[in-house]
Amino acid sequence: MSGISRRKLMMGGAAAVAGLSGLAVADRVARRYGLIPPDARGRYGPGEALTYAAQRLLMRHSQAMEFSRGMISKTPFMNEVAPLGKEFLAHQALGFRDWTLKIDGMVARPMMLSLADVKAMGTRSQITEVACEEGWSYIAEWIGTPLSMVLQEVGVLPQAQYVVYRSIQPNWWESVDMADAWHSQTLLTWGMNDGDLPVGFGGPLRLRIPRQLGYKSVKYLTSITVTDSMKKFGRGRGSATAEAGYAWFAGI
Ligand SMILES: Nc1nc2c(c(=O)[nH]1)N[C@H]1C(S)=C(S)[C@@H](COP(=O)(O)O)O[C@H]1N2
Ligand SMILES: [Mo]
Repeated sequence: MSGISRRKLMMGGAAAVAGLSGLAVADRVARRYGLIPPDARGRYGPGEALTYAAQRLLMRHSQAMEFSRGMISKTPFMNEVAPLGKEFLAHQALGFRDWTLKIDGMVARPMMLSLADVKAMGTRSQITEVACEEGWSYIAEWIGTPLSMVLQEVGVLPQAQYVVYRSIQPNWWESVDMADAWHSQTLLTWGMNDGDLPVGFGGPLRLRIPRQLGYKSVKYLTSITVTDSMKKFGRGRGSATAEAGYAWFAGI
């Protein structure tokens, strides 16, 4: 009897030590490579650091799956958004003629771009999946301008670490590291399935990040800030979703 409980105790102790040293290793690896996610001190703490560091060390340049035209979902799932405010409705009434995207922060040439300006910087399309953490997904063709082309135009300064991006919906802001910001599939999206991007799917402008879960693909994009630290934004966790308890890095 006492033998069993002692054995249990020892095993429990060994597991605790293994867990602890696993976290210590994660912490060391993350620090060594400067791969500390902004929410490393959040709810899942060291687990977030390990996930992020492992992804970045092993898969930095990996591409999201692209599908054939025949795989495009017949009924893409339009996730409900909070009621769009007066400012948005005024833009919509004008056919988004005056919609602007502001780019500032650690860039050589801050800019205020119209949709036409964005489009003039280049066009790409991709057939990728939106996957929501709530368990559903769909495939669509997304047409837009790679964020990398816009970053090239504004001239990102060498100390840049993150790109923060915001919606006209004040509660929606996110950030990604420079690996995802420069990623060839990260798309300032203004078209979907051969038409304009519908409002329900984030039109007139949405940042599609197919290497991460759906919540990183912010709808109604209005501004982008390049920064060396996420400490200056919100409560420092990297995004509104991270501050609500979700993972900042939601790589898939
Ligand atoms: N501005 C804004 N962006 C948003 C959201 C939102 O409510 N507002 N929802 C997010 C979430 S949780 C998901 S899963 C996807 C849903 O995209 P969909 O409507 O194309 O399916 O958009 C993301 N982007
Ligand atoms: Mo979601």
